[in-house]
Formats: sequence, structure tokens, C-alpha cells
Amino acid sequence: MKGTNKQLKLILVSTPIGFLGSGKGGGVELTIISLMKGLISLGHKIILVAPKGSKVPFESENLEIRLIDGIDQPSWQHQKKTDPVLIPSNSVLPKLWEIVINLASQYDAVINFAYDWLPLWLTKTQRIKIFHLISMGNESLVMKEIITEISQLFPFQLAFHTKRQSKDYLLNIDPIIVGNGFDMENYVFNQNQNGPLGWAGRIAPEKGLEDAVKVANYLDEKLLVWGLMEDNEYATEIENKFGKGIVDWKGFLPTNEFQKQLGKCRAFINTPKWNEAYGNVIVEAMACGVPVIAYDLGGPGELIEDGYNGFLVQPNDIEGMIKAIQSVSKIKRRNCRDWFESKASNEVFAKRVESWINKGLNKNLLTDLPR
Ligand code: HBI
Repeated sequence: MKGTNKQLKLILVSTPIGFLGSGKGGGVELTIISLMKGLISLGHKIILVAPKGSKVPFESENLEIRLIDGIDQPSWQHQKKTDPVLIPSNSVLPKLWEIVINLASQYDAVINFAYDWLPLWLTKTQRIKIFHLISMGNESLVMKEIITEISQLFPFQLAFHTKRQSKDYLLNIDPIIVGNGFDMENYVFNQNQNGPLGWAGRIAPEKGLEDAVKVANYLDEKLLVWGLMEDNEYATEIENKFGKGIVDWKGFLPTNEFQKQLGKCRAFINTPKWNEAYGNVIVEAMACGVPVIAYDLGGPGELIEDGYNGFLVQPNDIEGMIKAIQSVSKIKRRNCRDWFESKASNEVFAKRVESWINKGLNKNLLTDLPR
């Protein structure tokens, strides 16, 4: 047992919007894989309950995988904030949680990664403690309601990636922040200071790609773009506006290929238009030594230390973005890698999650609730 605590037997439940490896789960896919690796290296035992087709890029005798067939849950990012909870026919979500309920008696705790109403509501009904790593800012009223209620009843069982993300919710205690984590071995530090500009993320309006293209256009250079093509119309609009030659679409690549190309960039541009919960891609850039120039919004605004591992720019400030890019050589690329190793490796992330779960398991709600 490497960790200082006793072995935990944990059920981890994945997002129902797409199997692990499909890219449809966005950043939460990477979070789950990294966390499993980190928790197993701390000596804990895991069973992953996930939609059929999910792939985990490593094996361990401390990891069991249970794959469940069923129809994907619609993503809250494609629904209105006021929409009701939809349960499609043959839905995978309730099937995932039926397995969890049947397994519960043999495990110490559950960690849920789905941004969905059902798992949060189940927290009130199960003996086993269900912990929720909330993966987005507020995207739905019914979700905000149930998160508020669970924060009243089981405040120690909710955690967030960043403080700014948690500000979207009405919480009963100070938010528990666990950050995020990535496998250090997957990212190679690249010294190169004269490369192209890069941008990565789901190709969708809330990610603000058009601002990055505007900046590249002004500087009269290409923009390398990695990410799942989620909204084709949006991409076509950008090409119609700025011409075909400016964006070099790299697609959604496996981490190993992505980080090799990403490391060649002299700067990584991040232009969120929503309260980005964390910003996995900016940490992946820093892991490769690439300074990040980000709007001071959401998670990125909390992770970038202005002048140390990148620059922060006022949201939507194109001028500011251009100026920052022109001074990016002032940032020591090694700072970016150092920040990553100390704050966002899967070891440090797993230790933060382990402490969150242990504290939550030791809380006796009757005596520990704040008055
Ligand atoms: N929507 N219904 C639903 N459930 C999820 O787990 C979910 C989602 N939309 C986006 C999403 N998860 C992830 O891409 C982000 O949390 C990162």
C-alpha cells in the first residue's frame, strides 16, 4: 500500500453521453482514466461501470470493468437550461445505476462522473456514500436544484474542479476543490520557442474558436486546431468568414499523437465563452511546455498564473490576445511543465480525491453539518 490510508474499494461510474474513448464525454473521459491510474497506484481497488464500447488504455488486477449497453443520454450542452430531465427508451443511465446499486454492498464508496440528475438524486436513497465530481459549470436548472439539495444533505460528497466553476452553485459549505490530473508519462516537454499557434477543444460555439482564428488572421499565420468536430455549421461559418487556408484542422487525436504536435506550438490560445469548469487542454499544453494565453474566465483563469505559465487576457479582448502572443517568448517554457508536475499530475490529483473520499467517509452528518 503506497498511500498512507487503508485500501478503498471504489465503484467509479462514467458519463452516459458516450463510451469512454468516443470523445463525446469531453474532458471528463480523460479525468476518469487519469484518476483510475492514480488511485490504483495509491493501492486502491476499482470497478468501473461504463457504457458498452468504453476502452481503458491500461490493465491492472485492481481494476475491473463492467460495460453496459443502452442509449446515450442527451448532453446538457445540447439542451436548454430550462429543459426537463429526459430518459430515452432503453436508456443507458438507469442501467448503469442499477449495476451500482447491486454492487454497493461489496464496496466502500461510489464516485460519480455523470453530470446527470439520477445519480445525484440516488445519493438520498442509498446506504453506500455516493460522491460526485461535478464536471461543468451550471448548464441546467434541474441540475442546479438537485446539486443544491445534495449540498444541503451531503455537503462533503460534492467536489469541483475549480473554485470559479463551483461559484455557479449554491453550496452549504466551502466548495471542495480537487482540480484535475493527467498522466505525466503521456506528455513530453518540448523546448521549441518558434512554432505555430495552437488551439484545442470540442469544435463548438461555447469554446470560442472564432476568436482564436481572428487573432491568427490578424497575425497573418495559420492556427493549428485539434478537437472533436461537434458542430459542423459553426466550423463552416468560421471558414466562410476567414477563408479556408487559415485553420489547419487536426481532428480529435489520441493523446500520444496530440501531445507530440501540441508541444511544437510557441503559444496555446484558449478562448472560452462559458464558465469552463477546468480546461484540460490548457494543462495538456503546459505539460508539453507550451505557454497558454487564455481569457480570464472559468477554470483557465484560475490555473494560469499571469506572466509565469502564460498570460491572462480580459474575455473577448482580441487586442489583448494579440499583444500577449507577441510577448509569449517572455514565458519560460520550463515553468509550464513545472506547474503541471506540481499541480496536475494524476498522482497529485488522486491524492486530493483520496483525501476527499476519506474525509467524506469519516463524516458523521448528524454532528458535522455546519450549524
Ligand atoms: N451531459 N447529460 C449529460 N451528462 C454528462 O455526464 C455530461 C453532459 N454533457 C457534457 C459532459 N458530461 C462532459 O463533456 C463535461 O462534463 C466535460
